[in-house]
Amino acid sequence: MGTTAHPLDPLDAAEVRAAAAACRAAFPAGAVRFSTISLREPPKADLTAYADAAAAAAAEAAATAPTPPSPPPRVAEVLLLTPATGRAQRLAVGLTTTGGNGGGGVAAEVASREELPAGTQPSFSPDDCTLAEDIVKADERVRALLRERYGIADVEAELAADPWSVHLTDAHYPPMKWRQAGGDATANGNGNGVAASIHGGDDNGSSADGSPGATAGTNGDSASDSVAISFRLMQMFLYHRHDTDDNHYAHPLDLLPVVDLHARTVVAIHGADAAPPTGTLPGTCINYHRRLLRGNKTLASEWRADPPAALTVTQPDGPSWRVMGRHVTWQGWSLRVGFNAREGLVLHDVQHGGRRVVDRASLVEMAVPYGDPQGPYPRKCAFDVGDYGLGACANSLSLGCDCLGAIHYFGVTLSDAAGEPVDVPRVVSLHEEDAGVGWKHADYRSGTAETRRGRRLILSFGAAVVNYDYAVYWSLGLDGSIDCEVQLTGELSTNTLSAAEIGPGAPTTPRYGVLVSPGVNAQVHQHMFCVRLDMAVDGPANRVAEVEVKRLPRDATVNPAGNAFASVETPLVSEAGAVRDAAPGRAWRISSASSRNPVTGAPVAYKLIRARTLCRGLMSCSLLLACLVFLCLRLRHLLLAVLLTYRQSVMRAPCSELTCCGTLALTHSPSCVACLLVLLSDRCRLPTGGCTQRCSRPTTAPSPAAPSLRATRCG
Ligand SMILES: [Cu+2]
Repeated sequence: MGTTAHPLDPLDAAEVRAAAAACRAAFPAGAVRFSTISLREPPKADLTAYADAAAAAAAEAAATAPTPPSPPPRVAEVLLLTPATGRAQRLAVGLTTTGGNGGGGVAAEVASREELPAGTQPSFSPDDCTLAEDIVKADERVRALLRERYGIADVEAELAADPWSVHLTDAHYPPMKWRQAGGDATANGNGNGVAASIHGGDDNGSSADGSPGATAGTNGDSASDSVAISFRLMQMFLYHRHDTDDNHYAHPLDLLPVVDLHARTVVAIHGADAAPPTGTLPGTCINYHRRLLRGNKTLASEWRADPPAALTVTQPDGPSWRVMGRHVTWQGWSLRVGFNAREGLVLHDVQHGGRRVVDRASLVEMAVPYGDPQGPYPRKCAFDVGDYGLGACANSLSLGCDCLGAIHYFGVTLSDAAGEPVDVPRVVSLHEEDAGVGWKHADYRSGTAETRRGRRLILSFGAAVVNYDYAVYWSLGLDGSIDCEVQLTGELSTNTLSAAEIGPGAPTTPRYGVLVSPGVNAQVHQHMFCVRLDMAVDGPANRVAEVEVKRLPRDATVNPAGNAFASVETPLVSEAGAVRDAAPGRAWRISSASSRNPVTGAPVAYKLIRARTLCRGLMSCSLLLACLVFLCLRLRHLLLAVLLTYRQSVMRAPCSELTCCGTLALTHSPSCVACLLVLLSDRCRLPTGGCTQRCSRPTTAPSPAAPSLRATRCG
């Protein structure tokens, strides 16, 4: 870490290397596989003390040489795996800069080490996704099935295997358990000789068990079936790929291997025993690659013949923002740009006019449940932040495509499975955009017309999580407003039709999806976002109230005509008491407990409101244009999560930072915010017991909502 770095700056390459080396030394007996190596952000009290000291030093600078404040200790948090045991570990590694003036290094020392509960696993890294695909492609049974069933002989060239986390388990669809039935799984072997069985749900005791040398499945779920080695399962949706650039989502296959990344073997193949639905695989090509557009039959096969005229974004005087390291100032705004493998972009210490507004803001989770109830799809559900790491999946942005005009880019250093640093340049974009009319008024008497043009400062990043691409935009307005918008684009995850949806008596259209090409089903699903706002409106003492416009009762004295309505505020004083439907017209106000507006006398506040649903990203889905149905987005509880997490300064993973790999209830984070997500979807990770004791399950019908939140200064 250089001397000019801030305590919230992400780790640099030297720090990643040093932390990884210290962790490897802490496990001399065996190989480790790294999940994430990231900055452990200092406690808020330490950050505040540091900021105060820095401000005091700056104030003295004119008169005396300022004394630089001592930054909080630099700590790396490392999540790693020991594949031989299947267990996950969390380590805190203290980092100290040695030497100086560019000639120094970084000393690292493991400060704490914690073995995570059996059955829990850290998120899947990009390396894990690649490994999972390699395991599938190397599996002899998979290769034989593909050859016999579809004539696919060259799996390296013709097969794509999308790695998905394994979710949903309950009494009706038992958890998937992968149990060591003899022999030792090795971290580095190819899985040959590992005897294993998998049971639960439709894989229950199935001879479809694809593990070489598999023993008979054991169906009893007694305690004696204890897992000898923790599994790390991924289910792999298979697709035929006509060539390297072919859009393979147009060619789904009806086989679903499940791999264990620890044992590095395929432990089950769903659909291996079933006859192929049609005997053929969907062959219609629907391509987005410019080289292959001409082959499209159902989408445009040529570039637009009448492209719009050139539109040039220029700022001849340069941009209005100033950037110092990762500190950004713009039109009264001040903030610090953070980034980590899990959340991606993080906004720190957002201030306006020198007044605190938000201490920390980020997208902390996204639940994507799928609605096809037929096996194996009940387990199809992803947490695209927590399962894969939205930051880990982020990609470099490019000028002219992702962003126009004057841009400042921030890069980040992440890490790979070996603990080596991975530089991702241009991962966050900073730019200004015209925002239309910010305010206007025309005086009809005098003819005076005044208009103020709006402008926004936008910080964004994009992440490709397997098939889907997300673009997250945080923007600040001249009017003091803050927006968060998530754009969904990319490719829909397709599948062959489920058994009940084909053959005699079947509906002509899929019940649980949309037929997007002959034989290709895009299953109904949702994306539900959880944004965490650690609010600090004019300081840390804030309170939250729900705001609704309500019609007031007719009253002979007060409201004789019955036309009265008013904005009614209901303080939300407990998490359990805040569970409710995010109905249209409902908003939330986060107000300072001490600071008041000089005109209204009301507490200074920010109001959290829902923006309209934006589906523009879907229009760029090359496979589906009819997919709006999938975005019946409902944020009813997620919004509440937004509201409630602001009080929990340490809780940044509402559905747990760990993934459950198909089994029940092995994760932690017993917070009610996580509970809200559980209530949203039965297939979330957390045990329902502890949470449902505090939150009653809402029974209201889902309501459409938007992936976009807008906070506006209203005090
Ligand atoms: Cu989707």
